[in-house]
Amino acid sequence: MTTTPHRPSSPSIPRPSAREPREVHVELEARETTWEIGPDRKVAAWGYQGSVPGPTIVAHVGDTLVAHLVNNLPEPTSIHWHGLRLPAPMDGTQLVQPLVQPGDAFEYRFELPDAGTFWYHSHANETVQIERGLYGAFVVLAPDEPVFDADRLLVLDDVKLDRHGNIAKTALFDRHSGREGKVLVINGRSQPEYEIAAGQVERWRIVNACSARYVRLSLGGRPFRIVGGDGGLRVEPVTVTETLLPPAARVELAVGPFDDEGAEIAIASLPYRRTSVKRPRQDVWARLRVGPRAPSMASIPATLATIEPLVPRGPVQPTRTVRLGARMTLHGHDWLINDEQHHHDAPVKVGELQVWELVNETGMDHPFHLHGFFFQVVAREGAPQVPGAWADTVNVAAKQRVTIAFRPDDRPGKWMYHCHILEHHAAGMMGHFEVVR
Ligand SMILES: [Cu+2]
Repeated sequence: MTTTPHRPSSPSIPRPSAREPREVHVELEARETTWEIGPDRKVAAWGYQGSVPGPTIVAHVGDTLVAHLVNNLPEPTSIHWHGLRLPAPMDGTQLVQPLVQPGDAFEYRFELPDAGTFWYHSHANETVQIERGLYGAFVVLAPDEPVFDADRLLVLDDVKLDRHGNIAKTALFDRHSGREGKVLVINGRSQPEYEIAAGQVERWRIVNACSARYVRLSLGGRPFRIVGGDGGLRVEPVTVTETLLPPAARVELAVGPFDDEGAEIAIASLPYRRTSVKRPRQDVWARLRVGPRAPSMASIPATLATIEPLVPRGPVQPTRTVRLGARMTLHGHDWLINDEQHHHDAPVKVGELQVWELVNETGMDHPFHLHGFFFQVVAREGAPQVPGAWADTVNVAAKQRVTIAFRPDDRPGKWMYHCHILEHHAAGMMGHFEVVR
C-alpha cells in the first residue's frame, strides 16, 4: 500500500484572529472541466473554477461574501448557500431569482452572521448539476474557535459512472430511491490517505454532498467526539463510535488523540438501511495513518456553545404538520408534501415560533432541509428532546416523526424546504412558503 496521498490531504483552514470585518471576493465560474477522480481516472464534469469540489470559501463572522457567478455551462444555473442565514433574494432558488443563463453572470452579496461548516451548490437541475460537480465547502470562523492541532475538511460525494467511465445519465430507478454511485470520493478524489500525528487532536469538518447516499460514519470503531453540526458548535462534545450523516448534513468532529503510531484506521461508512430496496453495505472511503508522535496544543472546552431551547420542557405542541409522502404514477413515483408536489405552504410571521411536526408516511428515509433558518430538533416520535445543536437538515426515518422548532428572524421573503435526496426534490418533495412581517 502506498503511503503517498494523491494530493496533500485537505486544505488547511487559517486560525482566526482579532480583525476588522472585510469583503471576501470569490470568483465562481461554472464551466465544463475534467475531474481527476483518481490517478488513472478522469471524467468530464462541471465545476466552479474548473475544480471539483469548487474552491473552499473561508471567511469570518461579520465578513461580507461577494461571490461572482459566471455561467459558462450549456444550461442555466444558480447557487444556493446551504445553511447560511442570508437575505431571501440571495438564496439562489427560482423563487427569488431568475436562473443565470449561459453567458450571463450574477453577484451574490451577503453578510455572514454565523460560524460553522456550510456548503454551496447549484440550485438548478440539481440531479445533473450537483452530480457533475457543482458544489463546494464554505467555512465561517468565529473569533474564539476552540484550539485544535489541525483543521481538516472532508467533502464526501459518490459518483455514478456508466460503462464508458462517464458520469451516468439519470436512470428511472433513481427517481424512486435516489442516485447512488459506486465511486466514493473525498474532496473530489477516491481513496485518499491521511495522516494524523499520534497524540494530536484534529478538527474534522465533514460535508455530505452525495445526491442520496447516507453515510453512517465510522473511524475503524474508535471513539471520536462530535463537536458541531450544521449550524456550528454543539452545546457540548459527545463521544461516539459512529454518526449518521444524511445527504446535505454536516458534522464537526474532534479526532484523536491516538497512541498507536503506525496504525491504519479505515474511514468507513457502516451499513445503513434507508430504504428496503437497497442492500446496506459497508464501504471504505479513505485511510488514516497514525504518524509519529507530536506535541498537542488542543484544548476543547466542556461547554462549546450556548443554545437556548426554543420550546419549554414538557409536551411539544406542533403549529404545523408537514407530511412527507409518495404516490405511484405511470412514470414512476411522485414525491409529495401534504399530498401535493411542490406544495404551496402557508406563510409564517417574523418572530413567531414555528413548531413543525415532520411526518414521514413513506417506507424510505428522507433528509429534510429548511432553507435560510436553523432549527432545533425538539422531539422524535413525539418524545421531547433537549436540542444540542442547530440544524438545517434532519433525517426523518421511514414511518417516523421528527418535530423541529425555529423562530424566523427578520428576513422576509420566499423560502423553501425539501427532501435533500436530489431526485425526490425534483420529483416534488418540496414546499415553499413566505416569511412575512
Ligand atoms: Cu426523499
